[in-house]
Amino acid sequence: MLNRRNFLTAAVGVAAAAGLSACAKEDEGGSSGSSGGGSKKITLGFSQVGSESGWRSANTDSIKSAAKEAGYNLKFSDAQQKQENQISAIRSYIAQKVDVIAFSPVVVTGWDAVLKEAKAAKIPVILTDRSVETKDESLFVTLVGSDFTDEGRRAAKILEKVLDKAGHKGKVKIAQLEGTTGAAPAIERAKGFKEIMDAEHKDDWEIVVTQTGDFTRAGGKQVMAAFLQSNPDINVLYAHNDDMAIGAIQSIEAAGKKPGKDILIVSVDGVKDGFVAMSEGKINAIVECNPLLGPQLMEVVQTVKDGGTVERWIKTKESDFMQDQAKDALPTRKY
Ligand code: GZL
Repeated sequence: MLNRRNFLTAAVGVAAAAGLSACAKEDEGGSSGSSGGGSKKITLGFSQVGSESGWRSANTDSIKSAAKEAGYNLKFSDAQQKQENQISAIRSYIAQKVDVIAFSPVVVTGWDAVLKEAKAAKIPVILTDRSVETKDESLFVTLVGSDFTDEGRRAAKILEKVLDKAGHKGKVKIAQLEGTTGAAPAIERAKGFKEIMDAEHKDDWEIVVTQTGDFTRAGGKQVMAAFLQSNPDINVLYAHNDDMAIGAIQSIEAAGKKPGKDILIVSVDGVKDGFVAMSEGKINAIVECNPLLGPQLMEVVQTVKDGGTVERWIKTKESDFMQDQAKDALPTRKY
């Protein structure tokens, strides 16, 4: 009996062979719809996680504009945060014989089979943003993206500054809004934060409640409301992205509390709306996670197509911002 996932995959496998594509929303981000193989233009097939956050939208814009700038033929699909849609899209790109496949894996596991199909088709795969768990290192060429574990460590270190600046006294009772369950940034931002907490704040910090908000504003708002019901003594929120923090702010205010004062907030990403919230005193610090990966990705695509070698991990550069830096930084923000 085919279950839904197998059925969809099988259906799309057949559809892809006919040059059709189902499930995910696909659009031609490049300048022409020609397939790979014979055309002189490099054809890049890109499977995007979804459009769940401001970060993701900026990431999509960067990839599309960089592909256009590079003169590549971009086949782009939005998986709406569903792994089966990404797998279908990758199979579709294999069937279309694109030159290179790139994608941001929504979760870390479950990729070996489809990546082995790409390898068998001799199509190089580049990871952007998020990584995968695999024992077979040959299944992808490189990862262009941030060190999420370090972002978690940086979030804990900047929380120390925030607490100090706020003159906080007493126990630090932390609510954690986690990213998408099983996603590399969610796993690693939690891990890095806990590393510092266990090493340097065993006695005074405690994560009293933690749950995924799926990287969305709606998720952050809904889960934070539940947190405040179950743990009214929360005095810090660590949100794995700005969109969840912005959603949480709505629930904090609805509960009659002041975000940035009654509940200190540290977030990750650094999207414009996060900086606006910081300039309004509602977020206390942001750990930047740079979404503008397009230019680096296109350079890697060219190098790979030219038969060159690239580092196994091309890390993005990023900074951290305290609330008092927000106003000056806002006009310079590129996403
Ligand atoms: C991080 C990226 C995360 C962002 C979220 O590189 O994968 O996904 O932090 C986005 O805003 O949804």
